[in-house]
Amino acid sequence: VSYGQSSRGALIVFEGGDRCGKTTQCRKLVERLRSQGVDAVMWRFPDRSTSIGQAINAYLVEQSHMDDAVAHLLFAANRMEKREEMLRLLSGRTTLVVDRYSYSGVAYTAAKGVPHLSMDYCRAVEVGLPAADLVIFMDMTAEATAARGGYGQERYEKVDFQQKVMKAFEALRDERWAVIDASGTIDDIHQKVAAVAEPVVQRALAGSALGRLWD
Ligand code: Z5A
Repeated sequence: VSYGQSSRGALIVFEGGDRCGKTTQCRKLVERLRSQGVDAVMWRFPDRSTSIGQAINAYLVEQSHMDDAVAHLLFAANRMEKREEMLRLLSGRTTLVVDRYSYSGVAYTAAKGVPHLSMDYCRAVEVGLPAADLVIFMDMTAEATAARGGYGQERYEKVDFQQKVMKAFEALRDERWAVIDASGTIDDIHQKVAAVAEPVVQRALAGSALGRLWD
């Protein structure tokens, strides 16, 4: 486990609104990196396979109700429970391509506008996790993603709420973000993703330092 400079895998995160194509692009990027001989795996958050993840799933499919703070802390805990494994894989030169991460954690809760769940509070509970080397933000309007199949079945899948989430994501952007138009074809988007991701993977393998949230 090291935040210092040594050859390691990259942490590449896909973020964006619901149904913007994150999962599709994560898969394609992992396939591409593997075909180049890079050790890469795909993860997603929430990880619904753990007991915390199962509680999150029940909440998302509206089988349970939770206080907003509890929901927020569970999403964060679902990442924290994978922290050691993430760091172990990165140290072992495995690149992690992750479908949603702490940036979603902050954006979705902050978008609720609950006074005691400010953006600063939301960020604070993610401290201790590695920062992404690259956040690929799949940019698409909430109206356009709503037109894609499968939208509307889970708790947050409502256009007015997704618009607030997009605003919250905007406030989180920094120099590690690449904003990619998610309304093109799957292959066009993949080419743009590869162009930003490949140099980041190479830099990590060459020993670039792993950052910490939210340094
Ligand atoms: N959440 C949170 O509140 N706090 C947190 O900390 C985290 C998450 C981590 C579940 O996340 C919810 O949890 C989510 C945020 C919240 N709520 N919302 N909204 P999730 O990641 O499990 O759910 P999701 O965002 O809804 O993911 P998804 O449905 O898997 O969507 P996606 O991965 O972005 O898209 P996709 O599966 O790749 O594609 C969707 C469809 O579009 C599919 O039919 C594709 O074939 C099609 N598609 C993909 N790309 C294209 C292009 N380029 N053109 C046309 N069609 C396309």
